[in-house]
Amino acid sequence: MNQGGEMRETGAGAGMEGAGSIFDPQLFVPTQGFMGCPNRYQLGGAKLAILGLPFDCGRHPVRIGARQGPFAIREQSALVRPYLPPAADFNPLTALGVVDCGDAKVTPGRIEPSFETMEAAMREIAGRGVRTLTMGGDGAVTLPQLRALHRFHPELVVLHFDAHTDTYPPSGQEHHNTATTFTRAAEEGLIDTENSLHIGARGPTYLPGVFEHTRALGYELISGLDLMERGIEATLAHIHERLAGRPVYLCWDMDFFDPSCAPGVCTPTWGGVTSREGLAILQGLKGLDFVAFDVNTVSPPHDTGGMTAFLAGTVMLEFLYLACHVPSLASELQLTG
Ligand SMILES: [Mn+2]
Repeated sequence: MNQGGEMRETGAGAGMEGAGSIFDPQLFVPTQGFMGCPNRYQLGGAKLAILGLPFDCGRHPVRIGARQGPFAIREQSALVRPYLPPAADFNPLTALGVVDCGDAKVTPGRIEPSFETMEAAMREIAGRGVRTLTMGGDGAVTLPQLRALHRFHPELVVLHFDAHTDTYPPSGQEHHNTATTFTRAAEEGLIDTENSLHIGARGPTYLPGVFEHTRALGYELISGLDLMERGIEATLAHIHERLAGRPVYLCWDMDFFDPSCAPGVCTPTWGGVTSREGLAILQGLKGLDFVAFDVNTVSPPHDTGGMTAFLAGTVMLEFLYLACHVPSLASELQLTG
């Protein structure tokens, strides 16, 4: 499934511009890149690179499958169109020079080595000043990304939309699982927890005191109920007030949506936002200084007709528009059709 090693030597990236290449865009259509964008390893002038992280911890008794997320999202991205009139009637892929770097070479079940590979792959991209947009994988893939980005953005804050805080108390024998990502991030000092927000937590939990544990680490938690009570507009205003001018890591677990919109996730939880509300929230984040985007937890074996992967691809399109409006980037870009 992972063709990364082979493509590095012989694939589109090396071959398209190389001597003897027969690639002619009038004759051939490169496959598999997100929304048809180039699948290559030369970042060139790219402002943003896409990276698949086909990893899950595999600890759940039955709902395993997020490792197949990047494959499904790329497949469904054929349904995603780049122009979004009237507000965003330009192509964000060309504006940002987006490249799809394929997948990090990971082996689900081998947690530590896979974390090291994901961190190193992220470092390769972020170390060149290029913003990242990753596709999980389960929620565990966020931790190695934060480890990589902490080097370049010591004041990094996380804006996390999820039905779960992923900030559970440590469970003893298991060091890493999807529920403790932000517990570990806080312990390792990777992010500015005092200015990081978790939004949308709802539904039943395994343990009591999960919300209190999240807040005790310094995070602000706006639960799913809080979000409903405050309303989307007031919540967005609050987010902008808290995060303006800070380097933001946007983490979007697909289970933030209600399972009626996004059934193909690892831990479906009723009572989430609709697709319309979720996309409106994303559009309302315009203007923040995003340094990285992370969409995770598409689980294709539990999906229905690819709808969750399609919605994740649409979330990624919204991420691209947000990248186009990052204050330090926007002036360099040409945002026209
Ligand atoms: Mn979740």
